[in-house]
Amino acid sequence: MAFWRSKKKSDQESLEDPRQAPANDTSHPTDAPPTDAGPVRDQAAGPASAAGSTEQTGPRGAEADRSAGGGLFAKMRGALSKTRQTLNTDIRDLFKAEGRLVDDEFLDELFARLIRTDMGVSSAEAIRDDVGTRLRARVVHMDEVLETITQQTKTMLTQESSGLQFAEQPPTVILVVGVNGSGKTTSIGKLANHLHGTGRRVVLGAGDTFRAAAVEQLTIWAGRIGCDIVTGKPEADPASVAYQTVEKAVDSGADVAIIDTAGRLQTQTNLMQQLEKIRRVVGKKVDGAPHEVLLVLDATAGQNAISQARGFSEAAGCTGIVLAKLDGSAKGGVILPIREQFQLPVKFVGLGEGIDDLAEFDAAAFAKALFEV
Ligand SMILES: Nc1nc2c(ncn2[C@@H]2O[C@H](COP(=O)(O)OP(=O)(O)O)[C@@H](O)[C@H]2O)c(=O)[nH]1
Ligand SMILES: [Mg+2]
Repeated sequence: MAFWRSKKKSDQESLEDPRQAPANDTSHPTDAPPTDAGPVRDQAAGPASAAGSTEQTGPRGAEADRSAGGGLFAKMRGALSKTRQTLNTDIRDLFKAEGRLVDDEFLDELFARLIRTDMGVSSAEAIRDDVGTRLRARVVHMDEVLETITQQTKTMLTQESSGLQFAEQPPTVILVVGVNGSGKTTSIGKLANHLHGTGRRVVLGAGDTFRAAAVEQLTIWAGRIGCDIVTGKPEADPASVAYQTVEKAVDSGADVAIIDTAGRLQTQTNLMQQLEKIRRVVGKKVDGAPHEVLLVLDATAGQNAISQARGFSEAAGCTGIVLAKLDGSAKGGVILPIREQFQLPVKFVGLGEGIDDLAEFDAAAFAKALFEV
């Protein structure tokens, strides 16, 4: 699976060979004193990895990854199993042992089954029409239809780039936004781990100052990874935490700063303005920052994720999407309307709650994992 495969462009890099999760996650001072003593506390949580090389080995296909053991592809298939099973069972019902004639009736039935995955009307129409164009008036078996659907889905999901945009001069500043519970903090932990595993020094910023638990959660991730974290006192201005995170990254020569934010609804104007303020202050400290604004969407939210994407991409200047919780969702098809309706690349998918359960998005692999029997 080519989740972490490299990109040729110098300003884009992907991540590969994710580091194993450290066995000991108690080495970090997660039991450090409460954070209300000062404006911002820095925690140096162990040495950053100096060993990892970011040298790329060239793109690899899903086939190569699968033949190489396919760890991430298997995980991806596993994550999409609910969606795939629903879909395949539904589609299998359309066929008799001797195959089925592709006519209007068949195409209508196929359409009805496709939209159950939350892929939306226009994506289901596009797939149905493609099957019609290629297979109409023939008697076909399920495999052939699935193959056609997989190809069409891959085409629809293909995007220019899915790699992170790194700043020319470090630090790269990544802001992570989304509604409450979508998976922001967890995705940050996983992303930081991958970046750390490629030899980058990462500083986390606990910008969700509304909930002490959110700060604690991110602090635990920092401890597991062994990276720095900047935390503010409870209810501190998130923009000041963001600023100080970036400042810490600059002062310590870190490569990447990842800033967590409180969950908010796309309709909460003042909270959306707060994001704007965060963007502004980090931009004052580092040219071009934030270099990425990642919108985390919960795949189990299905079509609801789409209205979130709309609101956030307009108000928060998002540059990419992390589609979290794919593993718990029977609505993995939602990725199609997300891709179709927004000019936002899906950069990562969340495949579970573990430290390694994040994969760079890959259209071909996703389409295969979605439909392959
Ligand atoms: N199964 C699964 N659970 C996830 C994933 N990402 C996040 N979660 C869980 O979703 C819940 C909310 O995640 P959290 O990161 O706290 O969301 P936040 O409020 O957006 O920061 C937690 O219980 C996470 O463990 C994922 O990819 N798969
Ligand atoms: Mg959070």
